[in-house]
Amino acid sequence: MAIYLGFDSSTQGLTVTAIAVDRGRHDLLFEQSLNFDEALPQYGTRHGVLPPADPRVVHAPPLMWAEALDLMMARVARSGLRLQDIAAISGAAQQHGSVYLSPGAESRLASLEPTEPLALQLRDIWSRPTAPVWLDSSTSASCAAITAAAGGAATLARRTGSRAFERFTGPQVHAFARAQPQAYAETGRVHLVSSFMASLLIGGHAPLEPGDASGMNLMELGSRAWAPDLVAATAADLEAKLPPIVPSGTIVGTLARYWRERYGFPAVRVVAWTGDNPSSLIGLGLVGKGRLGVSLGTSDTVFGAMAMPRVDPSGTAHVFGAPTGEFMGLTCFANGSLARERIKDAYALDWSGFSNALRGTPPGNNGALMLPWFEPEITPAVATPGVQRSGLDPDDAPANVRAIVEAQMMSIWRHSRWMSVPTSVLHVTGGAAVNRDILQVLADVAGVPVLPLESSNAASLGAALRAWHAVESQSSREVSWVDIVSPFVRVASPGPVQPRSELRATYDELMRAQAAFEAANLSRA
Ligand code: XUL
Repeated sequence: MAIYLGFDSSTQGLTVTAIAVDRGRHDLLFEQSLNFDEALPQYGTRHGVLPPADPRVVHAPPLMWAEALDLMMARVARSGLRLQDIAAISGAAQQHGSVYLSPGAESRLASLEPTEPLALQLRDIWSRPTAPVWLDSSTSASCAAITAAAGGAATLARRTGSRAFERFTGPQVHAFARAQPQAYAETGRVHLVSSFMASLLIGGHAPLEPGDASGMNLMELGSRAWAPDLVAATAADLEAKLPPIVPSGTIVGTLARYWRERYGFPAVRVVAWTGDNPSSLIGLGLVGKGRLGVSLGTSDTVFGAMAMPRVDPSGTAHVFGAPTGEFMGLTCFANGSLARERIKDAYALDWSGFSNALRGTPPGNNGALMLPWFEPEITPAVATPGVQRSGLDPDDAPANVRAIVEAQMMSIWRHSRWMSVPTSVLHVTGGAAVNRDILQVLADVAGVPVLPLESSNAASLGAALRAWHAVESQSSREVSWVDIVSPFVRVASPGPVQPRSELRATYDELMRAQAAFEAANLSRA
């Protein structure tokens, strides 16, 4: 029997999934999550980030992510799992966030003492103690500078897969290097969250892979290598501070002595970590054509596999490298689960009350609309937040619940059309994917069946599957991704949520109205 572990270091918590593969048997052994705010209150985070004084500046303490990994590895060690059977570990992490380490960090990582907790030993490895994360939208001036240096937004998008976005790592590094030149000069390595977490496991600097590196505005999508002119335009000496980029299935090292001696793990192979969305592409089984994935988490995302990079002509979306070696299209919405929660809390509901409100209101909401921009929005780009309503009474709780869910599901569907993926089915993951009333709205809006999958954490499952694929690929035979994902990507009972064809005209009309309402508000902003 071989066990594969997959982690997901997301905005609000850390999850691990363990799968077992044994001569034709495929088992999901366990999934465990910890929530940063609850498990590690000493870091003072709210929803996994430091409460921002300015809504555009959103950071998190990377030491917290390291301590969470330590806690989770301890839990795995105590779980009863046969540690000797673990064949490989990989992981996924929230994308774009950057971790700044001092030059001395490498020797510290290489000499971690098994007798001391990890966090105590990492106290002084930072050149910047907090990490800007994907919710940060404070780097517009840096985006403009990088766009100009690249010769325009369209050129930058064609080369890197995206125009400049505030949360992307290049603009973040550009802003940091200018605001704090001394701290930037004292930075030995800039990691993404994914390569930072892998570094902790192997006890040395881990490389990046193309899935997560394509969220930086620094990697040439075609060659999957750093673009020297863009790197130079971002910050001085950045080339020397960036990790190398390796193919996604690369084994980047073995589990460091710290983990072996402290918890009894064997010398397990560690496979390059990727971003949560590329990992979810695998965890949702989206390795073929005709299917899109929707992740309903802190961010809502919609994504699909692409054989060739097709860049979004409107400039709102992204092309990333996919772990399969091909590409993926992705559109990201910042106002996801936290916006749903804001409405739930504003009307003093629990999640079952939220569902009842959905069931008790008519599809189409009598034409009422909401633009749920509680925080700065990524798609469409909204710098100054503010919730807008049309034909919607703010005191009508059920109508507001329906309005936010319809707003989000229609926006997801409308802003996925640029990918030109003929879509016959949607695979869903993330916390809200367990709510069939929300999924019913998505199915009705899109007009295709929605498949909730057994594992609600596609990112950590995808990481375990990537670990398995990497180990199998070391043997001489060709390993197909379909054979890797098929045994584990199973539809949850009671099965798919079917669209209701009688609602087609209602939602076509409402989507037109939403597009017009959105455009009117954007031109006013
Ligand atoms: C994707 C994005 C988010 C984060 C969330 O571009 O910014 O989906 O990856 O973890």
